[in-house]
Amino acid sequence: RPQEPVFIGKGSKKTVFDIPNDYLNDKYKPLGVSLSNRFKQDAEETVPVKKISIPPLGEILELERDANFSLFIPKHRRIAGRLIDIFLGMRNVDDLLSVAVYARDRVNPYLFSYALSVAILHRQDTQDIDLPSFIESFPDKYVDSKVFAKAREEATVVPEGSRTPIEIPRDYTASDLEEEHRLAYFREDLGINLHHWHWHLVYPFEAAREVVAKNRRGELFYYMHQQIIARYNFERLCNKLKRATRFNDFNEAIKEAYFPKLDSLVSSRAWPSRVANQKLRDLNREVDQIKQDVEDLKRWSDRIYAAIHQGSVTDERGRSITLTENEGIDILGNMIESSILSPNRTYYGDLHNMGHVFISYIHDPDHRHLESFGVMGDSATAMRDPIFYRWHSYIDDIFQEYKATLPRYTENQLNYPGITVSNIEVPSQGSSKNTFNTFWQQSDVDLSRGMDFQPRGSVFVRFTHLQHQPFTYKITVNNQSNGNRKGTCRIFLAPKTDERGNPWLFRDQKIMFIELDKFTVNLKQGQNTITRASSQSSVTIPFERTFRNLDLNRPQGGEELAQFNFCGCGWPQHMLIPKGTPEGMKSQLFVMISNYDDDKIDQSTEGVCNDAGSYCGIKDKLYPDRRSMGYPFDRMPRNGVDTLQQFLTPNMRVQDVTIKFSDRTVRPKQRN
Ligand code: CUO
Repeated sequence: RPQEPVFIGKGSKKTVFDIPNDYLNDKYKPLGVSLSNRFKQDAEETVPVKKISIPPLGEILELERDANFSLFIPKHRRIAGRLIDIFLGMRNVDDLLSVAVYARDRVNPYLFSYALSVAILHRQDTQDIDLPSFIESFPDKYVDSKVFAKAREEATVVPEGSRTPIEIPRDYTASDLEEEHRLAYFREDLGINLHHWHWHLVYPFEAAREVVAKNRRGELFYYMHQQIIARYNFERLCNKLKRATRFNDFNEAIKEAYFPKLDSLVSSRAWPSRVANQKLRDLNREVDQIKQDVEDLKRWSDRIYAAIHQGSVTDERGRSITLTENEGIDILGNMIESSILSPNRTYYGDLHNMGHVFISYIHDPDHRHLESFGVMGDSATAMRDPIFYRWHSYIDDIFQEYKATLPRYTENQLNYPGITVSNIEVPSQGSSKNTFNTFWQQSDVDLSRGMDFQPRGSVFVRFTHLQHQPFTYKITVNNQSNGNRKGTCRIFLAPKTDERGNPWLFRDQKIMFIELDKFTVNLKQGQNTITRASSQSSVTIPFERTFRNLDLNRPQGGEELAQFNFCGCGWPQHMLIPKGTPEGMKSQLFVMISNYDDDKIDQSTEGVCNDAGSYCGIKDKLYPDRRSMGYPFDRMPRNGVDTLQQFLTPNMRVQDVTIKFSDRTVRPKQRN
């Protein structure tokens, strides 16, 4: 915390940095040695900090220590980029530690934490450093502000070991009068928000080029967010709501309101709310160096659409770049987001990022009330707000417009000659087969690291989230070719009907499919039975990794620890299957075995965290699938295909399944 610059506390262990006197902030300098002695008295570990010549921090210090920090605000991105560069530029870990300790007490804490996290993630010599879970560092971005007063009281009065978890109610941001509130369990899920924060930490859009230019990052921006929208729409249908509507008229009054009920512990201010029917207004906020008209959004999007229909974009120097079948989507992803890899930020602008900014400042566009941004301004909190999904539906629609211009997959490009998927089954315990069972589960998370109370020690918060019974896919595949074959098994799930109960047209259903898993299979001649557990999904990370501190016996070194940081990215396992309905939500499970020769990427993924590649890629590697992301659902169907059944080739199969929700709550396992 800013109030106690020299402690990093983990549980009851106290570590003190022994810093050179020059590093002290001016106001503490007169206290010098006496200050440092006072802290050292209590320390169980002292870490010496080397004195080095500190590079000038300049503009980085212009962001007040108690201000909020947003990557979407151009000025904030710029100074974050500078700080990341300083951290990356340090010659060794000792120098990095030294400059980090120096900056810690001067730089805005959100900015500091973000920049240091990105640097640790990308430096070769810091791969074995364990970043604290973001929810431990900044719990105020994830949980009801009421929790903190209770936690402080609990920590003051009750000794560690006898403390009982503080329960966060499932419904605290709105009532059932608001129909959007039916989706609160999804929008406010801690794991989903942590995934989104981690994704943007791994794929920053502004930093040194070698940090940003990851393999297919523009395409992954499109695909990961497309999947979020597909998943959200699936959940909406489960809750008897129609799909999210695009926010494509920038002069429209936004009917969705949102009251986050979060307080910032850094600024001691509440996150701003948005009442119903607000409209975007031109921004003129000197404090953020933003002057931008709503009209600009329109202008940029017109140019982007024109480029899509023309099949090429124009770079800064006026040269034309063709949007090719393989790379077009990656260019557009970077351009629409936009990242520094955009071919022409001057002309195509900064559409998606500035949309976040316009929405997040809707309550105070000219800073007359001295208010900061709403939850849409921060990737750690944006997914809480219903407008996030309307904005991203709009963004996704632009990508879909582009995808519709691409050649359709022919039967040959979809089929895998000789390979037939002949059966799909999801055996279920205690209920009829081909049923996914969902329910509520409670879990505990330790928030003490992000709090500044004394005495220290763990303070657990108990929250309720969706969960499903673990399950296994049993897939029968016939290989009638003349030898052993290798394939990629691709598993997707979509609602069986639209919101009116009508069967889908393929062109609409294809963007409703959520990816559940993707893995390589070896097929011997004849019949093969593939079994695969839900916990192995290439989309998700296990619960323990989403909330690292829950695993109290986690290893203190070695391979696994080295991978923790990157591996914080991944859809939370507990949200793999949508909620379903009490009567059973009719859905379609799709399985395809594609030809591995057209899928494979020649690389070793040994030893790296490689279990959530679908939405997050693999650290320092190529994206592990050569096909277009979303294949085979990423394009319009070939002529004559109107339904999913007509789309199928023998190497694909669809099984009707049901998602059954039961309104019971499973209590947490006893901690030891
Ligand atoms: Cu992830 Cu808009 O990109 O939030």
